[in-house]
Amino acid sequence: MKPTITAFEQSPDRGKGLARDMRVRWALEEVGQPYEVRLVSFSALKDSAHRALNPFGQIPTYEEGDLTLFESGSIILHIAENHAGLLPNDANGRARAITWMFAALSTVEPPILDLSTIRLLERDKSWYEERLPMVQDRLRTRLGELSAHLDETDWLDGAFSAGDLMMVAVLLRLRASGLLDEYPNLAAYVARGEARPAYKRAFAAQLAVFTGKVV
Ligand code: GTB
Repeated sequence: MKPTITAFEQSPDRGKGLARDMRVRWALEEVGQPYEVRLVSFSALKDSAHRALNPFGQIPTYEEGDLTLFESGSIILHIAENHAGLLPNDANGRARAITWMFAALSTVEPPILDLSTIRLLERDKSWYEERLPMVQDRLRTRLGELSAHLDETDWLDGAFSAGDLMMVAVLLRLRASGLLDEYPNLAAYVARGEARPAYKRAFAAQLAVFTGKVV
């Protein structure tokens, strides 16, 4: 059965692939699972029909038969556990790949979101200039730690996994800030993710929503 995911009808990034449906599309492409997309307007996100899928009124959601999921991490874990290609076969390797998914979402993404929030929403605050360097430095600490772990390897723990998919998706949000380029091995890691055929198909599909180009 083809799952259906939700995505923005009008994304603020106009197809740069930064909204979180992109990571779900990428996971589905990696495992070769075709999917449908239902586009949702900002106002419809807050309707009771959408809140029945996601109580927080957000995208992405995932529907497959009588299963409904929200939270990109949970959706990608579900995809990875039910198809070959995103988790290693051995139990310890799987557990480590899942650990990297959590690390991406709960250790690396929060300081990246802090930077986005201050830049987008708090620029007019009296404390902006004082707080910005603190937020950037906290993020640099995390990026430095991740960079040291990755070192000269291609992926976080052996072969590409759902942990890398999530980490690359999280790091992509940083590109516009220029901070990623301070860590050449992280910039190369993100580029490696973007070069995967499955990433390219997912990116083209989300972009087509905004350009009207059929993929
Ligand atoms: N923890 C949830 C998950 O991982 O699924 C977070 C989901 C989430 O933040 N969804 C956002 C949303 O629906 C879209 S992805 N927001 C609408 C709302 O809350 O009312 C965040 C996002 C949006 C837009 C850009 N952009 O344009 O650059 C980047 C990221």
